[in-house]
Amino acid sequence: MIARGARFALLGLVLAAAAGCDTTIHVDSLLDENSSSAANGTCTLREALVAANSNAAVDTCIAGQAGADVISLPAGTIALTLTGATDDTGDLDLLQDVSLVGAGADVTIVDASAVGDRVIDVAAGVTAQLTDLTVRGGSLVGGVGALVRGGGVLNAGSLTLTRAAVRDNALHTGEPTLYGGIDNHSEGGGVWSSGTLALVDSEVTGNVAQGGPGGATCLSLSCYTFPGGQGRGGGVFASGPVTITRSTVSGNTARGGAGRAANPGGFPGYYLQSGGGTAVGGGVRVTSTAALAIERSTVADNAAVGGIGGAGLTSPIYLVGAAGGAASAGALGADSPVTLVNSTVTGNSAAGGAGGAPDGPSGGASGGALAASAGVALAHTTLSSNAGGAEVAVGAGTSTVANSVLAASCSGLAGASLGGNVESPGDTCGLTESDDLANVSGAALELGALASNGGPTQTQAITATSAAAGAGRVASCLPTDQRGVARPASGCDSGAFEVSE
Ligand SMILES: [Ca+2]
Ligand SMILES: [Ca+2]
Ligand SMILES: [Ca+2]
Repeated sequence: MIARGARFALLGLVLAAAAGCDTTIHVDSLLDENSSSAANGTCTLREALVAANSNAAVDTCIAGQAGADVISLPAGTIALTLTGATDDTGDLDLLQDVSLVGAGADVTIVDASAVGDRVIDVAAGVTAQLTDLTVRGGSLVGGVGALVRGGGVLNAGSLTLTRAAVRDNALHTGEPTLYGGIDNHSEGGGVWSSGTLALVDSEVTGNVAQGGPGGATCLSLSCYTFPGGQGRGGGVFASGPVTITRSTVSGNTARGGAGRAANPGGFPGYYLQSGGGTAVGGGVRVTSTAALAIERSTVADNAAVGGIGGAGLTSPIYLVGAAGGAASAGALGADSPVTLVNSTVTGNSAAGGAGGAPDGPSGGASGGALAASAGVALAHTTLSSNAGGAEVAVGAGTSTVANSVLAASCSGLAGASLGGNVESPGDTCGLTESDDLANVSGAALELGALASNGGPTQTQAITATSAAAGAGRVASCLPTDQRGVARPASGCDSGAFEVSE
């Protein structure tokens, strides 16, 4: 016979084991409230995060643990409403290892548009996952001298997004523009990362990093000018490594702030203007020497746009407007080595800002698709319909180009070819191997529009009669194309899309 005390001890062990099977914190309310001091019988996302961060129960949310917690979110839109700058107001602060798991990116949405803050803030040292959910509506207003970072997500830890979306977040929006600011740059309209960032089966779409307005002001006898703030990384800005796998980065914008003019119509000797801000990396901007690695992904329709220059005068004197800001890297701008494998880069642009009226010079544009200063490695990648300078601009570093379609102009790729490439329509990409094709007309390339052709991301189909069909070098043929369709070992097509035989 087991003594009563021992039986209770056994029961306790069984209960502990059962609890150990499921330490998931289940969110059961779409409201944004924190009733940790006055329980109301619900477990909201904010309460769940307090429970995960503090490892203590909050209302009906079970206590988190010292190890990684899982917070499950129901379908529905959670609109953040608790404003403030603390760990349990405003943006959602992830202070310990945690996974936020929704019911799908199309149905579980966390929206910060009502709090005027970003959505998610991952602290240094934290490993976090955002899975099957959408993060949207985050925004940060700048101010004089304010560099703002991460409209949707700020990550100082190690963050993986899986089947997740970061959509329609923005930086430097709606701020007062009197006099303008100093160094009021914007970094990472969608995601800013100083740690490690991975996108898997995810999308970063429609985010904006807008530089704040420049300054031009005269106080007493002294005048000051500052150019418009820089927009860096419309979709993603990173100073750490970034991997993008089976994902889409599209429709993001990095925009330089407008230049300013002071004393319009006042004493002409005091009239000053500043130039538009520069823009770098409409899609992704990486500043570190850590790698940017992109595989089976599509980077489309992103834009880097320089800011407009400050206005000049036509009366009482004629004064040319200030220069528009320069723009580079419509899709990708990297100081780190860039790897693109089985990927499509299309429809991106870099456009210099308009000069201030009258007759201010426009800003320059370079790297409409890609600007890299530490080399690129392109394999089975298709670049087309990008605009701005040489669409592929490589400043330094060792580069390789294998079995790719470059419907682009290039600089800095001399000697990079590993063969099996197609350039259309010109011959600027250094494709000099015997099995490279250059000066291929657009008509002969027969490259389709970006479309859903199967697989996790959109692609540009070619036809069996395309110049790229069968043009790949056999030794460099990858096992599948961007969609996951097998490539014949006996010979493959150039670019990201393999025509089925
Ligand atoms: Ca509650
Ligand atoms: Ca915890
Ligand atoms: Ca917060």
